[in-house]
Amino acid sequence: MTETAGTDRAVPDVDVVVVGAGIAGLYLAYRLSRAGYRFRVFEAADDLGGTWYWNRYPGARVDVPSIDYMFSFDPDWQRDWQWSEKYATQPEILRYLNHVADKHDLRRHITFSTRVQQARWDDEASLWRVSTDAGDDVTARFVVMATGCLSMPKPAEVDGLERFAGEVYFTSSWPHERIDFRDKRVAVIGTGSSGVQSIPVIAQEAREVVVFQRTPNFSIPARNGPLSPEKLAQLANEADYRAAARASYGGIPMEKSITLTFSVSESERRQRYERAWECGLLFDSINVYADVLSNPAANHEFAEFFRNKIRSIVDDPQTASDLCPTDHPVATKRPCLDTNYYATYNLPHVRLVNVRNHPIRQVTETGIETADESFTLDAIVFATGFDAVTGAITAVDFRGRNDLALKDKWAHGPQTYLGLTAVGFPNLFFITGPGSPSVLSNMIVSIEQHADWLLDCLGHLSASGFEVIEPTETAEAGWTQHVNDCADITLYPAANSWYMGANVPGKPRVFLPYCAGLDFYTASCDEVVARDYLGFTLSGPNGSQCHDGVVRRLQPDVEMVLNEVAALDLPPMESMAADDARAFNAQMSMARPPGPDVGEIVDGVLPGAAGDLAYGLYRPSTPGPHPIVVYFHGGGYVLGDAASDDPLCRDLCARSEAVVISADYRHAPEHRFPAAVEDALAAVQWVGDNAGALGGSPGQLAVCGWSAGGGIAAVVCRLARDMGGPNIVGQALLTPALGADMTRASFAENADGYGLTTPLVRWFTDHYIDAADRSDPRFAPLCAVDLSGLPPAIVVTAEFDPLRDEGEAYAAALDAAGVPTEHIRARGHTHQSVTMVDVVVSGAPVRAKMADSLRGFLAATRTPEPAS
Ligand code: N01
Repeated sequence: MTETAGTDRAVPDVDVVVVGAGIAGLYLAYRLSRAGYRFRVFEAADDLGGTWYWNRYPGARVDVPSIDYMFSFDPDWQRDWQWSEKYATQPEILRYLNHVADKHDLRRHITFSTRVQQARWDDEASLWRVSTDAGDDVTARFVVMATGCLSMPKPAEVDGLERFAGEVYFTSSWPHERIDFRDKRVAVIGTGSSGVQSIPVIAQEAREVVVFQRTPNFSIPARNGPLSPEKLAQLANEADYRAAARASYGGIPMEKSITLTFSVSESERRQRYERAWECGLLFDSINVYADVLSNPAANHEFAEFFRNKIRSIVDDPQTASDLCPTDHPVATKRPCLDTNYYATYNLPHVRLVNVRNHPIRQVTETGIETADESFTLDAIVFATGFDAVTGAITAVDFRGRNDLALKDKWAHGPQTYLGLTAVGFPNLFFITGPGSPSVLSNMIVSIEQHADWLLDCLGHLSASGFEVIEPTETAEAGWTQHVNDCADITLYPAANSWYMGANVPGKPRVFLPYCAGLDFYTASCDEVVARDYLGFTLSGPNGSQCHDGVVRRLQPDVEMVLNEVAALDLPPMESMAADDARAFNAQMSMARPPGPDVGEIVDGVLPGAAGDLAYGLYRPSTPGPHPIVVYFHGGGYVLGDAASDDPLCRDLCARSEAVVISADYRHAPEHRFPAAVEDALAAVQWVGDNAGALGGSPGQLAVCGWSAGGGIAAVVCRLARDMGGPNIVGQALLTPALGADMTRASFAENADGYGLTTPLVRWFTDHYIDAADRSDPRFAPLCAVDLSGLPPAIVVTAEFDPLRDEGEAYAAALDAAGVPTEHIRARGHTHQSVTMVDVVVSGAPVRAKMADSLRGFLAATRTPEPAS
């Protein structure tokens, strides 16, 4: 390290230290060298290639098509590189990486056989002090971890291995010379991708193969072969093809399915599943239907299709049964691509041992002993996987600000901003780190996206006179939350997978990659830059800047729905006549999923305040009588009817185990205030009087409503209290409209962009009620003098709703009046999103909570069974 002439500022030895010379390290070397940075790349192996250097086991191949698994920065591949097969072998991929390194003269930047052991942040000098096992001490302004996601092998977790007199191999660090298994008895432990690929190849040679399986995996045939003419044709315009990959969900050009499984017939589904089995493409196979990774029933059907395939291939029923995965939803562990994997078990010299039923006791001098059998072996192959995603990063002893150890910071799971950076570790970047799409995407496309973002960032820092960048606590916490929110709306957390850290004893159970897609992710990275490095502090000798904030605040599925609706470019409802708005609303409703099954749905009419009104009755499938919930639909007093909130009513019925009666009321502008409230009160009175005939238990009556219906439900409770009946025992108000007081902050904060807009609230209100009447407590319950003695309440507000603040004010007022009140603010939700059953999965826990509260209100009134 030197000092700049005339100043006492330290000049680091290099601008950047890169750790790792696999695909990411090579691309960084290319970009950094072209941009004129001073940098060094350290690589533990004695040659380049990363994953493709180490994993030389028999049968090792890539599991995305080779054409997609190549750098896009070099447009010359058609001229100087052709893959020989759809899925290239490990040696061919390694040759490709060497070709890239030689062509662009990258090798000279790499120091081989050198492992970075420690990196300490020097706050005074604003640089990293990096040390290696070869004795290097290098100072660098920036450190970039290009260490890969699957590069820290798990140790063998069996007793007695040191006693074994035969050969021992790990797929993750396979010898360079050819291993001859001829005439040998070989055990393979592990049936992930490495095991599934290597077992058939080893079985072609070995005298005997015993596979020790802890968890069976889903695997589809790779159907490898020459490159298809269709695929080559797609590449006629390569620049467009690569751009489409970058803009795609998974880093391979592909249209993401938006069809829900059960929206199509069984025979259509079967054909689609067959195509998934036949296509030999991993990402396409999982993309059958939009809800495979979120709807358990959809996943179960797809999984059963795969299990039937296994049963149809494997001759021995017990072996077939052992090979069928049943403990995790399909694709929640990385599925494998195989060549003859299942058929290999039909060979007489191949045997499967299910170690769940026959645990390995120990390795002996001559082989492996299970609880009930001894296996004599010449070789043992461990295909037992990796300490994935975080393992190689925390293997370096990183010390950030105030000597904070990265390992300690991540002791309960990784926290990052964008998967790229972490608080307390300035100028440290992770390529495909935890919280980025990484292993759920085509790695090479993600690597390029990350490295490109990083190079832009470095350029921006130097152009702006900054030399240090670090995320803020707010931004990091927001991103970590977002990563978890994305996982929580999927089935991924249901599996004991390496995605969840579950394969490594003691590792915290946290979903490690970002699962909302590379496209969605890239949009976040780009937005951060567009908002002048939102969530980062940039600093240097001349000062600092910080635009603090959270880049993704909406629930991911809410944001996707909003994006899809925005793409339709629909006219605003407030520009329509009321009848057109109703027709439009009805048309939109037709596209929604139906909601869960209930025991029975009956339509009827009840006497309203000025004539008959329609109702829909939803009965649970359990034997009655049931408590009753009278439900009032949303629609701003202008739209909707007894059936308009059908999926929500089904959901409410199924979750609360109550009869739900969705009662219509007259609408504005034909029937203005107080027509809706009068009808609602009449409906509750009629239901109370006829509870027994409706199959309900008399006395167990609650009300519920969404939006305008929520406001109506609140008003009805007060009117019933004042009239001395009917006796309402609970109220559930979902994003209620309670007076449209537009001076509240939420009307300005959420005026536009979240479905319900402030202009639309105004339009609804004007249709319903004169300005002079708006402080009438039958419209604005907050204006009521006395709220005491009202039924216990649950009030759900949504973070991004113009009506949020009045809902929260009402919850507070109820509470202050002594009414037992629970308030939930649905984080990341909008006015409508919680109601979107089977579309917005993140709304389900909120509806579950609301239903639980209703059950509680209703149960409190049940007459206890007489003691026996
Ligand atoms: O590792 P894995 P992998 N006793 O963790 C079992 C990529 N990859 O190297 O599931 C007994 O998937 C373990 O059982 P369980 C790809 O992303 C890609 O195969 O933990 N068994 C599991 O069966 C892949 O997902 C390609 O219960 C033990 C197996 O070992 C990722 O790398 C090729 C055990 C490990 O499977 C990792 O794949 C290869 C124990 N103590 C890899 N510990 C392609 O491109 C672990 N197991 C095609």
